[in-house]
Amino acid sequence: MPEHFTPANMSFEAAFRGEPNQHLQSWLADVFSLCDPERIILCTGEPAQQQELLDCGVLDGVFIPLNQQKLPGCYLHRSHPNDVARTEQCTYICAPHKDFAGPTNNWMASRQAYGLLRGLFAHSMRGRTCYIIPFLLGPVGCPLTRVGIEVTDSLYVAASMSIMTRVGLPALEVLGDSDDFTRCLHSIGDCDPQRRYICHFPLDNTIWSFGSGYGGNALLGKKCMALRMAGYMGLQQGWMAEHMLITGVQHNEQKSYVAAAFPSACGKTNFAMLIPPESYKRRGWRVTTVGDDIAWLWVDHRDGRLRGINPEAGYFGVLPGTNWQTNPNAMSTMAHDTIFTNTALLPDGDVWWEGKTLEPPPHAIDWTGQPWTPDCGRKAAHPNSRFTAPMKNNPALDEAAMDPAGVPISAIIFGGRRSSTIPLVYQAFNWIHGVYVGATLGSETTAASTGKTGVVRRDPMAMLPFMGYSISDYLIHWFRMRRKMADCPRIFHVNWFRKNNRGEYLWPGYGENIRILEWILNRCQGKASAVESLLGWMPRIQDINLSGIEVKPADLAEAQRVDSEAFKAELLAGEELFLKMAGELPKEMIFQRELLISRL
Ligand code: GTP
Ligand code: SPV
Ligand code: MN
Repeated sequence: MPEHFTPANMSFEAAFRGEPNQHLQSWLADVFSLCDPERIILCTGEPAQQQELLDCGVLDGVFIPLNQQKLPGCYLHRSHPNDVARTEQCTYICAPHKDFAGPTNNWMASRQAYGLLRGLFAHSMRGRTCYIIPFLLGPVGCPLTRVGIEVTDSLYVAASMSIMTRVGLPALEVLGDSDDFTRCLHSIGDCDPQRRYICHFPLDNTIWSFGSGYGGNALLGKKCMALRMAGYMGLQQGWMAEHMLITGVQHNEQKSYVAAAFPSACGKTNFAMLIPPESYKRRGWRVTTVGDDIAWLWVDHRDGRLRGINPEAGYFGVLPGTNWQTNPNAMSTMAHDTIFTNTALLPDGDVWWEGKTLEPPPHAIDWTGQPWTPDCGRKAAHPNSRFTAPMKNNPALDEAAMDPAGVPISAIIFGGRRSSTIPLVYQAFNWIHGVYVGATLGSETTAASTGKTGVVRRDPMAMLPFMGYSISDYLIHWFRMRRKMADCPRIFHVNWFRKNNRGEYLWPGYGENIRILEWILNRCQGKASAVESLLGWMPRIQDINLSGIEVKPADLAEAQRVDSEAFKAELLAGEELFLKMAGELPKEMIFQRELLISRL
C-alpha cells in the first residue's frame, strides 16, 4: 500500500513535507468532511508510487496487467459500459446568471449546482480511498503555468493524471502559500448516468464532477481545467486556451510551428505525430510534436508574435484506426508505460482494436470482457477506446515541447470531418475572415462524445463542448487578439475526410497531409501561388506536390471542388449557430457572412 493517512491521523505537515498551504488545507478539510473518505493518499508523481498505484489497481480489478515482455509497464482498464465517452448533456457551466454560459452551454445557477452536488458528494467516499493530486498545467517557469489540485476516489484517475500532467511536489512548490489553484473535486459515485454532473464554476476556479470515470469527464486537468477554466482565465488575462495540436515542421533548413483545431476524434493526434513520406524525408523534412490536444496561446510583447505551449504532459489518444502505417509514432509511444482503456484483450496478453491490423485476431476478449470472434457482429474494442501515455515516450517529441518560452506559431489550421462539400484546403483572406471560418466550422459527430455519430453540427473552433463561458465573448476575444499581434498567423481550413460517390476517401491523409502542409507553410512565407475562390485562397492542382503518390489529379480536383449550391446549404446550416447567438453575434461575423453571400 502507498503511504497513506486517514482523516483522523492526518498531518498535513508530514504529508506535504513542509509548511502546509492554509488555503489548500482548509479546502481539503471541507472536502473530507463532505465526502468522508476512509483513507487518503497524496500523489507525489514519483515512479515508485505510480507503480504502487498500478499494483493496487491490479489487486482491486481496476487494471489488468498486459504481457510485460511485449508491453512493459502497460495495463488495460475496462470502464463501466455506460461510461465510455464525454457526456455533453451532463456538462454544465455554473454561474449566477445564464448569460455567463451563453447560448451553447448547459447552464445551472451556481447555488443550485453546489446544493445538488453537495447532496451527491455527501459521504460518497465512505469506506473508499481518496487521492489528492497536486498538478501543474504547463512547464515550470512559463508565465501561463497553472496549479490544480484534484481530489478523486478513482484510482484510474489518479494513475492517469500522473501520466497526463506534471503531478506532485513541483506543483506544491509553484503554489507556495498562494490561493491561486483550481479546486477539482471528483467522485465516480455509482456511475449512474442519471446522477452524472460535470459542473464548472469559472468564477470560483472550481470544478465538481460526479458520476463518471471517463477521461474528459474525470481527468479534471484536461478539458475541464485546461480548456474551460483556462479559457475563462485567458479571456480575462488576454490569452487563449484552445482545442489545438501544436506541431513543429523542419523544412528547407527552417523550423516552423503550426497549431490546428480539429474536433474530437478528427485527426489532431495523427497530424501532430505525422511522419513525412520518404521523398520528403530525403529533402530534410521532419515533423515533431509539441502537443496533440490542447494549446495555450499568448502574444509575446517583445515581438508581437503568437506563441504556444502544450499544458499537458501526456496523450489520451484514440485507438481505432491507429496502426504502424497510419501513425507509427503513436504506436511507439504506447509501447510501454501506457494505460489502455476499453480495448480488446488477446490470449497472449496483448491488446487489439479495430484497424490495428488488417487481419482481425481469430479470437479475443472484447472491451466488455466477453469472448469475441471476428464474425460475432460486435466490435472488439470500443470505438472511443484510448491510450494514456507520457509524452516523453514519443520518438518525435519536439525539442521545445517542455520549453517554458513556448514556440512561435506561423499558421492556424481549422479542420472538420466532412464527407462532402468542404474542400481539402483553403486559406482565409485575413485574420477576421479566418475567425469567421473557424467560428462556422462544421464537423460530423464522433464516438468521443455520447450520442449519434456522423451528424454534421457546428463546432466553432472545435471548442463547442469545451467553452467555459459565452460563445459571443469567446469570438469577440478571438477578433480582439489580432490587435495585440504585430504579425499574425495565417489561417487555413482543411478537410481530410471528403469522400467520392463510392464512399472512398478522396485524399489518402495521414503522412501524405505533409503535401498540404507544404503549401500552407509556403503560403505563410509568400512563396506559393493560389487563386481566389468564394471561400478564400485555394491552391491550383499543380500547386500541390503529387509526386510519389497515387492520387490522380482528377481526384484532387474533386477533393477541392467548391459547389456554390452546396455552399448555400452550408451557409443555411451555419444559421443554426447565428440564430442562437442572435443579438450577441459580433458584428464582424455579420460582415463576413454578408461578404460570403455576395461572393456566392
Ligand atoms: P481527440 O483526442 O478526441 O481530441 O481526437 P484527435 O483530433 O486527436 O483525433 P485522432 O488523431 O486521434 O484521430 C481520430 C480518428 O481519425 C482515428 O481513427 C484516425 O485514424 C482518423 N484519422 C486521423 N487523421 C486522418 C486522416 O488524415 N485521414 C483519415 N481518413 N483519417 C484520419
Ligand atoms: C476529446 O474528446 O476531444 C478528447 C478526449 O480529447 S477527452 O479528454 O476525453 O475529452
Ligand atoms: Mn480533444
